[in-house]
Amino acid sequence: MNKTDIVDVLEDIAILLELKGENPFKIRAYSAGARVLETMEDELGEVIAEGRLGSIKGIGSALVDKIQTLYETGDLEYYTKLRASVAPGLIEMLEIPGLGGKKVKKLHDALGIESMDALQKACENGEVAALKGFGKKSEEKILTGIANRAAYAQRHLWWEAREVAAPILEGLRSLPQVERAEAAGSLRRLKETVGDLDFIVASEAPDPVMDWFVGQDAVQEVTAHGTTKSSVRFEGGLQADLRVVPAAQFAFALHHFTGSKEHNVAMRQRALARGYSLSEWGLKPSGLESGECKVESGELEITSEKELFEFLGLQEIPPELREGMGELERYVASADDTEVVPPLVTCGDIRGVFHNHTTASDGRATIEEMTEAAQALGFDYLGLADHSKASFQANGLDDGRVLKMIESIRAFNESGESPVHVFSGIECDILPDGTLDLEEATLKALDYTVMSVHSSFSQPEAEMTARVIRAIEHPSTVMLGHPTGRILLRREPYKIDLHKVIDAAIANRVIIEINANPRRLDMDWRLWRRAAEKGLMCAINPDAHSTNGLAYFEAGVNIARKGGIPLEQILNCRDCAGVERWFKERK
Ligand code: DGT
Ligand code: CA
Ligand code: CA
Ligand code: ZN
Repeated sequence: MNKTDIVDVLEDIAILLELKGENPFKIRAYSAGARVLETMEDELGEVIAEGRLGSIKGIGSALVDKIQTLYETGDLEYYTKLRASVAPGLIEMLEIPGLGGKKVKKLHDALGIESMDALQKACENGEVAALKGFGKKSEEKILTGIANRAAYAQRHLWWEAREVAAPILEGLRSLPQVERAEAAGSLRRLKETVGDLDFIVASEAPDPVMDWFVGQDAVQEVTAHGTTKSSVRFEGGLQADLRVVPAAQFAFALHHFTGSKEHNVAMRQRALARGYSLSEWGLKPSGLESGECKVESGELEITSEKELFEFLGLQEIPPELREGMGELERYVASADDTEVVPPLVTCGDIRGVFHNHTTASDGRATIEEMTEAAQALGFDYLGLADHSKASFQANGLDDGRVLKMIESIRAFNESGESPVHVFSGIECDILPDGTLDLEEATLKALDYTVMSVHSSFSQPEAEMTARVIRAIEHPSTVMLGHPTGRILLRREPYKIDLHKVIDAAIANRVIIEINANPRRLDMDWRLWRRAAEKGLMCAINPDAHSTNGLAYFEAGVNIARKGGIPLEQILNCRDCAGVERWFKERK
């Protein structure tokens, strides 16, 4: 364990002792020890090796062993036991601004409070205000703290985080002191949700850059303001970190803070195996003491991630694949650089999208408006798939209305009103027993179908899996819609064995969609790589309920990239004739 982490443990111990009402001298020994360690200039490893820890003023005998154990093993039984002896609710309460160990203990002793919920109730009942040493003001502050904490704990949709990040990045790049600026972290890796934003800037004059960053209008709270790192919080709870580094360090910092942690671990191991230690600061020869390092130092100039990857014998790994899921092995550079991993899909490769709704069911736009928007996005075709009748709350279509809609789409295509070709589809409900909501003849009359579950979400896994597979095996099924029903940050996926579903889809030449609605994004990218290798076809389906919703296809492209799906296996990359052929061959 490194010094910073050990300092944190010592501080934790002090707080835990406070919570337990331990002797103040003992408490102070830990908090003072933490401060001494924090400000110590010597390398901790050296101090320990030379046995000097005990002679440092402020580090008492009780601490020497503990620091040493933490340094060597990363673990401390005393600390583990201490944590376990305190109710987790009490530790959680410490995260509320203004509540330290002493106050939490008092709340516990006087009112028996052991959880955040109980604390909130006690505040609402005025019990906290009545307590000596608290009062009305601090009661209100605690309540605000509880409310904020819930908001801050939340992750944020990638789509929304990107909206916050874009003007910040633009602002940073327009500052005269800024040489380079990039967004890093999960946003850059195109994760479906984002915890916080991370920006990396190259500049020789960090102060004005930091001042601009913490001074933005949208900033609600500045939680750190330094020369190397600043952190802010925006309304809605999203937080952002900015790190400013010298230009020579930029590629390393960008790579490090793009992550993921797991990817970084793999990269460090690869570097070590080649005699280098890699960090956010740079790359330096390692293992010198063992005398095994044969690489000269000082001749390294790495100014881009590409050069960093190349130095380690890798092709450039796109950020969205850096999840520690075998990407290094996949991107190993071949001896003569001839074997190149095929590029990932881009928005420009998308010729059209499927699964969109119109005013016929619960969409807000007409065929005319939807095709106009599709044209503006540069699409050649547009698939319309309104709901079927079982989705009555969405004004789903019965067989008669579907047949009429097919007619109106045919007339629209023949009218030549739009250069965008419309494919007639349906989002047909998969009924609880796995049968379909419309007559087979109706389904056959359509260009294509998307089968989706919209009811009985709580079926046991085996039943749900059998239900969906039954639908997949139906000869009229072309695509499976949002295969888990999840709503990110709001509703859990229903229980289903997707491995079996994937196998059934491949066996029946059924496409599984990437529902590109930023709140859904299933089938999940974690499953796509293997599924694509086995031959599964995908369609990027914005599930648009308005003209604006078509733009969601970009979020679907993100997931296809993260899943490493080859272009040939993405239906949207085919031209109109190619798509038509796919639909025909299915019949
Ligand atoms: P998030 O914010 O939860 O959506 O996910 P990230 O990946 O953006 O995580 P964040 O903001 O905590 O840190 C950004 C990157 O910095 C992370 O992906 C990898 C790197 N990083 C942060 N802390 C550590 C660490 O303790 N070890 C390693 N190896 N890398 C770290
Ligand atoms: Ca982050
Ligand atoms: Ca961060
Ligand atoms: Zn649906």
